[in-house]
Amino acid sequence: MNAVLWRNAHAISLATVSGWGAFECAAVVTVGDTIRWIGAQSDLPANLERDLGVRSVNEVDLGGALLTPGLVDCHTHLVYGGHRAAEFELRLEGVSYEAIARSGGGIRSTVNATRTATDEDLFERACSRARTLMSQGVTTIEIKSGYGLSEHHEARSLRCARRVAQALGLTVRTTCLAAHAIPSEFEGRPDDYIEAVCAWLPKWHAEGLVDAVDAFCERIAFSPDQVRRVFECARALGLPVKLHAEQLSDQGGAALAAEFGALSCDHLEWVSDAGIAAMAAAGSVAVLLPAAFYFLRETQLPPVQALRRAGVPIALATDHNPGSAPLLSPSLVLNLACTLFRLTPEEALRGMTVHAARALGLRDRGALAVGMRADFAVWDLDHPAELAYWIGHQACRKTILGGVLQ
Ligand code: DI6
Ligand code: FE
Repeated sequence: MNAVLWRNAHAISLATVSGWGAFECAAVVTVGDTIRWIGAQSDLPANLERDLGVRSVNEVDLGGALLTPGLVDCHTHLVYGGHRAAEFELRLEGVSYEAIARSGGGIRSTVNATRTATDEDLFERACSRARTLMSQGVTTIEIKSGYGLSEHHEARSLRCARRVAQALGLTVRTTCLAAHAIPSEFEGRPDDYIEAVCAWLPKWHAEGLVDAVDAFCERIAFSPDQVRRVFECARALGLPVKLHAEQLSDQGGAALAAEFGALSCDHLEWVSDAGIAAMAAAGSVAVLLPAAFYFLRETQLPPVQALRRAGVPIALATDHNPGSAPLLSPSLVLNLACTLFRLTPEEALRGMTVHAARALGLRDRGALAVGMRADFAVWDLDHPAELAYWIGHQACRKTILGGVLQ
């Protein structure tokens, strides 16, 4: 197998419980797609070939650059057609996100644009968005469906997400978000739509399209009882769940998701203490989405201090979508999490690495340690806090995916 010695790095391992876990002058040895050794360069074993049982070791000098785990964007809606700039203008005139949704715009307008897009168009757009994220250090992404809302169109979106992974070589985890909004065919019949989703889900799962199941629990979307129905179907199929919970109001969604052992509850601006306690007991990750908070000009801050006190791991993601978070900048998300939500830069980086991986049920990435997957980002930066500090500065020099320099 191919071994690579990545030397002369300023490695930020995040492998310690707190702190950056930094190695000033570090070396990392990868064999295939796995980290086999990491530490101070001066501690490198004299005979790597013999110690690792490999025939030869290629060396790559990183020139003192900052080396971090590859970023994990654990909540995105990358597959969709069209845009919502007109809705943005309306909102700037004072019309609320909820009012637009109730009048048939919002998510539904993107559903129309997604349904009428060709397969190639959807794929090209999703690929281009994923490439933009990768160029900024992202090596794993989650992609949700949720703009198809029919048996055919949801499956098409999930297939498109799988195709992005094949085309670009990064890891993609797919999440079925068919319970995102009520499509016009089911107008006034949300329970019938939920039953339809429950009938489609086993078929999508049988085709290998679904890694997790999500829903939007909100006044403008689905009630806790309707979400429960979807989660019961997911559980029967052995699929993990996550939830868009408490974004615009407290629906008790976080507690409901925790009851199903949710991987994560996402947004959480309005989460109650009971919701936080349930998440802590279930081990669910809190995925905070500061870009959506910013873009919707929300004022209700997620209860970061209460989440910390309860020991709930905090992850961050772009939430890239055309309605509430049309951004493709992981570093801006780190910055917004610090400036708006008062996370420390270290918490923010953990939020887009180790905790984000956990929000996807992935335990093999998000930190630099022996046995972890060799997904790295290399940055032209001196200090890791700079990752959350600069705005619009393209600091990512390259990424390494599964031990292969991109
Ligand atoms: N919450 C969000 O932020 C996205 N979906 C959701 O449930 C926004 C979806 C959209 O407005 O298109
Ligand atoms: Fe979302």
